[in-house]
Amino acid sequence: MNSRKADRRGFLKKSAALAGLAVGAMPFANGKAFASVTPNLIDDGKPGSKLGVTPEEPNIEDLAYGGRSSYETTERAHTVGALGGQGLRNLTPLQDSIGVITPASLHYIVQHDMHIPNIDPRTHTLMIHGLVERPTVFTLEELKRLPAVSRIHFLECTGNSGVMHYKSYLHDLSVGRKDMALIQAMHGRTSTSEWTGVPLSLLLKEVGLKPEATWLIAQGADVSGRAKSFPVAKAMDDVIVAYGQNGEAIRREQGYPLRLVVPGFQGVNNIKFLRDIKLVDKAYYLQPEISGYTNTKPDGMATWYESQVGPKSLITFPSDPHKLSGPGFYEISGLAWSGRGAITRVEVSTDNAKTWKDAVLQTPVFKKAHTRFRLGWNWDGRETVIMARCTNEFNEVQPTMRQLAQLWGDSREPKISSDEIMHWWATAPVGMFLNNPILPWRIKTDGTVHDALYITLNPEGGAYPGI
Ligand SMILES: Nc1nc2c(c(=O)[nH]1)N[C@H]1C(S)=C(S)[C@@H](COP(=O)(O)O)O[C@H]1N2
Ligand SMILES: [Mo]
Repeated sequence: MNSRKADRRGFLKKSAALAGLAVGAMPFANGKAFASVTPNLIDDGKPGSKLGVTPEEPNIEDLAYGGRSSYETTERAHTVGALGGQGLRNLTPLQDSIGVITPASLHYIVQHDMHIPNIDPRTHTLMIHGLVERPTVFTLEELKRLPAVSRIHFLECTGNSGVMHYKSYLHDLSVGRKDMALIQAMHGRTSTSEWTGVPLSLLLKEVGLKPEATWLIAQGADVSGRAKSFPVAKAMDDVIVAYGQNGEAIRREQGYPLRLVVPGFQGVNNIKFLRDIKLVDKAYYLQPEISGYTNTKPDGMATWYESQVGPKSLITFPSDPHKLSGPGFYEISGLAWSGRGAITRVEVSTDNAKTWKDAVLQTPVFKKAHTRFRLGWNWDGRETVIMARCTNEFNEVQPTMRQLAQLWGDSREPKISSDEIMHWWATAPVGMFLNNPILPWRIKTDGTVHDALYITLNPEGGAYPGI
């Protein structure tokens, strides 16, 4: 605390004492009650207590960088060292999501080591080199002088909704957390922000690409030195070298002071703490693109460089932590997104895929961004299965789990035998990454909501989802 603040605090304490009581609306010299801005401050003397009209009110210093109401408690859930490598994983509470922007404080985190660096923006630089005419080192200040863009885009980790998370969730493996909402544990590796920065295409024009420069490798300045390659064609299209997130500097855990935003591509491409871009003439077969982030097909072959996120949607209300209080009106609401173009349609079924109704999309709809959909629903109180399916502007439709499994070359039927996970997808050596199946929720007569896809063993019985 600086001395000016200390003085002010002392002064306010004294004047409150002089007044003899803490009055909420003390008239000031100009006769205006100013209570909302300058409350009478009291100190209840308890250790750690803050100054405010009552101990529950915010300290006036807290208002310098605002916080939320103490009644709001939703938070990222953390799971450490999830499969696929050591590191930090913090998951977005989708069950509480409102609108399309994820507050930076709730943006998911996938960090491949246990350290979030605290980089000094005055010394951080971005080097662009390799197959270029003029290798260049940019300071942050130089980057910020260049023409900027702001765009709303989602990030999604390639492993989001992957069956490995379900296994750890169900069995509380060392990496699992049974106390989380399933929607958060399974699907919370996606968030949407407004990202601000310089188009990478502008920087690449600045340094001059050699004709052989067809791919690039981006690398971060964190301990893991995370690197990823992708085609220059994508870089020239819509990639942003971003320093802003939702109207302020990128949060530390999101890659402060500089990260790549590679719209619609798997999360792994969005290199945080960006320090180095090397132009090369081929895909680089780095660890995150060959041994990780790939699906092994039943024939033993793997899928490399499946970069684009397929059309995907998810009902966030109601979802598994919610309980409907009885029959009657509810607004079903959720998020839809696609790595290619904009979402143009979301259909919702409230009768286990027998019939579908078009949901209303929140406008404007941004390309490669979470799109909020809403549909009014009168619940008759009977058990049912609800789900959403989306379509993008290229008429690509979100697949069912069965269609997705077939796409990956798995046509086996579900096994229904033990208390293990029984879905064919779940038991197959596929389905680790790029999961965009239709995700159904079962509503029971008591109003509770349950996953209807991964729990194909349904201990309480109930029909298999009709998709
Ligand atoms: N430097 C660096 N960049 C990184 C990673 C990392 O561990 N280090 N993780 C990647 C992965 S796998 C994902 S899904 C996204 C996550 O971004 P976020 O933590 O901002 O949500 O960042 C990518 N970029
Ligand atoms: Mo990821």
